[in-house]
Amino acid sequence: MSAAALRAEIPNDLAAFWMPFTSNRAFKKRPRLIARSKDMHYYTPEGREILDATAALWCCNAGHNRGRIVEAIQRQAAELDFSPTFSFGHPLVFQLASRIAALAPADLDHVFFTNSGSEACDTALKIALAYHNVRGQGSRQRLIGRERGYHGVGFGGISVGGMSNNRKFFGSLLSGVDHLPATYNREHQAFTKGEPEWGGHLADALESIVALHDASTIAAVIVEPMAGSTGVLPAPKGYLQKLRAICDKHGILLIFDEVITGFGRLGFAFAAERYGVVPDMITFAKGVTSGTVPMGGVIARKPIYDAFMKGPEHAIELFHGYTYSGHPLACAASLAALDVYRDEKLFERAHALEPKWCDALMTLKGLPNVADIRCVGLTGAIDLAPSAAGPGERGYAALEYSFHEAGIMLRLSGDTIELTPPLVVSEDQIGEIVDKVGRTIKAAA
Ligand code: PXG
Repeated sequence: MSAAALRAEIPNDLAAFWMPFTSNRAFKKRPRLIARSKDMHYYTPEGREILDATAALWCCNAGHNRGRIVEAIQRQAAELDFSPTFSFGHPLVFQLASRIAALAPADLDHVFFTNSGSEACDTALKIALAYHNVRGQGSRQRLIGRERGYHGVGFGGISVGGMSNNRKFFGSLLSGVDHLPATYNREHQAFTKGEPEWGGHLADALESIVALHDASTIAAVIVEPMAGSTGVLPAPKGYLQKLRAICDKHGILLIFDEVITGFGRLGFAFAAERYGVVPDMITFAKGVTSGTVPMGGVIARKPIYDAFMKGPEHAIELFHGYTYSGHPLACAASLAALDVYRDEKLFERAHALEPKWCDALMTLKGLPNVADIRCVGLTGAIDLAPSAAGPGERGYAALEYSFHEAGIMLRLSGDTIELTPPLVVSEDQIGEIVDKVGRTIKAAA
């Protein structure tokens, strides 16, 4: 291999890159490097094959390096590299907004583009506040999130988020935020496939929050239909319907954060469809481009958009946006990804595979330290009991073994293994995932 190729392939100094959400020192002692990808696999710089059981942080729903998406990005880079969407427009961004609106339920038909899920969440919260403002209800300033929720890492997202490590280092955050209780309870829900029977009543906590603060001070509630980052916690049966009813009763906007659940992960274009609940806004990212180019966004119901379309026509209606909102490369990637999802019926495929996927995961029950297994759509989580060395140590051992020995990419959140394969996963590969995860659990015992 030439020196230049080697330099591109194998970084020889890992010091400069401050890795996000990573134990930097442990990684740099024994790196897990990825150089190439194709379909269901990653390849290390040495060419070792790694089965991707994570869709790369819940992103690459179509699998890796799919020809149609790669070509669309290449073509677009040669045609129009970048043009702004502030005061100008390029054709693809309008096409894409229409395509996404058509996938969303009911009158969720206006799309605001961002570059990430974090920006999408902050954008949705800002739109909620501004919406009440432009309608003369500026006292509605409170935002309600949920314990164990993850809405990215912006100040808005961590304020409504419910993961203590993501909050406690960063000051006082937004004021006027309250939280619903988490929906997970192992005693009542352990080893449930899909939505738990127990827990729908936890939505009633919103009534208590309204009673405390008064509806006239509350702008919006934001929840993930299935909390992904804290270990695959699907909404209990009836929970989201109840939240919708309480929000309607009190004029509060309901935001579904579908950054993970959007684009097929739960067997539908959006989880809102799976649950038959229409939120006022949906946030998305990740699967929108199948992870290939950064993009996120917010889909808003028509009355929200319409509320802003007042006043003189030359005036800007919403003072918000990102330089790269609707970047042409991301739009091209997304249009191609949506074509692949449609033509290969990948959302339907995820739906059809769910029972087999869940049955396969549940065979891991009884292995050492397995405290709970959850699954919904093509997602799964396995809670391992922490080792005597403290929380996260067994999880890290599992991460190391899985990558270096078992040849599989898993997502570890503390001592919880999260599984979210690309939606193109075959039944044989589901078997392979379960086998490799089983070996990993035994090795980390
Ligand atoms: N909302 C939700 C529901 C998410 O899952 C974000 C917002 C933020 O997206 P960006 O694009 O800003 O990262 C996310 C991100 C994990 C994991 O281990 C999950 C995410 C990110 C990193 C790790 O589950 N989700």
